[in-house]
Amino acid sequence: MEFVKKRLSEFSLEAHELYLNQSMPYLEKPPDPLQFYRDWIGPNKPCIIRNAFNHWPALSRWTPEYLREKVGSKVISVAVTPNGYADAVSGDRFVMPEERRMSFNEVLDVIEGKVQQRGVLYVQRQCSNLLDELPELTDDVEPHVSWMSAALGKSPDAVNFWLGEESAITSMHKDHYENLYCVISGEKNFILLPPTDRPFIPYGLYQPAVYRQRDDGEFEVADQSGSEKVPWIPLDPLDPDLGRYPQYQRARPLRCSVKAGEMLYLPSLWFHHVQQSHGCIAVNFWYDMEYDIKYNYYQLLETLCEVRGST
Ligand SMILES: O=C(O)CCC(=O)C(=O)O
Repeated sequence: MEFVKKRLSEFSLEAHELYLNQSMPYLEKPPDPLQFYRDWIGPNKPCIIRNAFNHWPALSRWTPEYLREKVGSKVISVAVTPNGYADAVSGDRFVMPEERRMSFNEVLDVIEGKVQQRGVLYVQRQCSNLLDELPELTDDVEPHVSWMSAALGKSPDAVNFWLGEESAITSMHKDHYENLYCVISGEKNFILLPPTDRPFIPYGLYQPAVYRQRDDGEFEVADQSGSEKVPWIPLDPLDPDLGRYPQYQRARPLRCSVKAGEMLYLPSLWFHHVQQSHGCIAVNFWYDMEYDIKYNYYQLLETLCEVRGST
């Protein structure tokens, strides 16, 4: 087992030394599909692409006034939490947000400070909510990113719309999607860790629960009894508890800010933690690559980390 542990640490070090970038690389124009596959998707390295969606009307159109006019009366799903953390570890629970049905106008009232309320709002339903809940806005963007669809030989599996308050935070996690994340207005701040840093990232198993706001405005946490425990990362990269998780000192987070008009390529299985400026709007494309060879390769790494006990 000592050998596995040592090899896993060396593996991470080698990845950083041999092919990972120490700061976020920028491409100044949309790439050729084959070249993008060779340089970024295959090696599983993130980058920020500029001038990739300058032609989307959303960039100039999506003001609060336009959104009110176009979709103001639509009722959408909004994640509501007491502290901004949806889908995150709190104590010995994995706590999910209250999924509240609200009109888009009600969300904008809070974002624009016209209405004060307890709790933090985040439009973040990740089930192609742009296409399913807000089809009126789809003409302002494109249904896919042509060079990415050509590179992967498929269309996106989800196109998501994100709009949230400044204190809405996405806790550290990973997905098996190739992710193209486009910021329309405001900015998003990502903390990224490569899959090869997995040996330094703690996981625990947590009882799932959901926030619920009572009539007096207080939030309570309701257990989802009967549900299986959820594996999640208890560490907050903004304030890592190194006493408890000393291995994390060896991880090498890559921080980047994605500004309006920029697109982040977030490769599958990279760990990510996300913050945003108040009222930031983004659209992202998820291409599911669960059956890709890359995925199998990292699953092996995952299994090795589980075998040796990663926390
Ligand atoms: O924007 C966010 O808050 C989270 C984005 C994310 O986790 C994702 O696209 O996978």
